[in-house]
Amino acid sequence: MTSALLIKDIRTRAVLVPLRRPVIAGIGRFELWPLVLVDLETTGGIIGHSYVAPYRAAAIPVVVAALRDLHDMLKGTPVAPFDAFESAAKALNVVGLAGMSMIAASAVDMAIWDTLAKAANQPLVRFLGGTPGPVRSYDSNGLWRDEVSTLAAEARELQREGGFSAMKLRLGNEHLKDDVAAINAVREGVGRDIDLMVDFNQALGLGDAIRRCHELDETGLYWFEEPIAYDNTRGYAQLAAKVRTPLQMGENFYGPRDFFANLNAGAVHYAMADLMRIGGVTGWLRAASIAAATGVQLSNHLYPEISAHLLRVTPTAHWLEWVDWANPILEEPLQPREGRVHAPDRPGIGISWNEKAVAKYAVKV
Ligand code: SMN
Ligand code: MG
Repeated sequence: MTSALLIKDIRTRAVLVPLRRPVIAGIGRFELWPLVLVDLETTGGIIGHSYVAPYRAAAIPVVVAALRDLHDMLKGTPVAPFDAFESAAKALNVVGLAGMSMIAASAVDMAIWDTLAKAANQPLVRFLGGTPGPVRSYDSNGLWRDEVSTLAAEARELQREGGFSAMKLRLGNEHLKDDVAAINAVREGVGRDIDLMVDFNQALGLGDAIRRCHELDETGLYWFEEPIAYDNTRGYAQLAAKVRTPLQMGENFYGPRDFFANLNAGAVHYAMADLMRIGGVTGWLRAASIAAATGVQLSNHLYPEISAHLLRVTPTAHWLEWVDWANPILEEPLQPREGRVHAPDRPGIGISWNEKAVAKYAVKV
């Protein structure tokens, strides 16, 4: 019998990195992007890396506290993601598994998978049974809900930067005419041939969403993302039955069970999962099975570095959401080419920290 790797230490740090283009959406305005970095050390010396981005800088100490709890819980236990996930779920449901507990469990899970793939000397995608290769991607780095006058030039910039022919625009303005003006501005910049996704970030009530989506149904958009509150499953099912443009949502689901409830209710046409909320790699693999069983195409939400591996082993893989927000602290950031992102052919997830940059952007935890 081989001796099992054990978890020796789970170290946590945090940084606040600048965003090239501030995030401005229905859910808030963010100039700086908080990242909580995890270094999970195993017996034998392999160190697994992961990061989660809890949006609000003020949330950093809460995530760090939840990670310290997991450190105390998992220290000395085998490097076994399913077991660790179950232990965390059992222990943390008493304080609420959705929310901070799941964010911390997801971060640990991703770092564990990174160590296992490194121990096997394989990129995560190979370790999971797939092959490294290109993943069709859309650019999500800009087109925020801000000045309409800058959208055309910004869309051209995005297209130039990574050769993208698909991008996401944030909508949900108070008046329909402003949403229409934003769509027109992007098309003025990059033409009508691009695939244009739009994201309302839950800005509308159900009635207004029915009206707004009907009016925008004629404009040839690729998907309508999160028009209404993410947990209004019945509302989504009603909306899904009424619109012609496919509905997309899922970034706010905590764990695969939420995901199942929504897909089982026929509430979406396309789904997405966020690795920080769905339960890391373990949660993603379960969500991918649910998406495959229900025949729904699955995209990632953020975390492109690890999603590039996971979408290659996802039966109904759809689009990779490309954001470069962790680039300031990564040693070898991904380089999209011709609108495609490649999972790196290095052991593990393939991320390591640029320690100088981490020191520069560090915040005390
Ligand atoms: C989003 C992500 C991160 C910050 C703000 C908005 C958005 C998306 O919902 O889907 O990219
Ligand atoms: Mg979204």
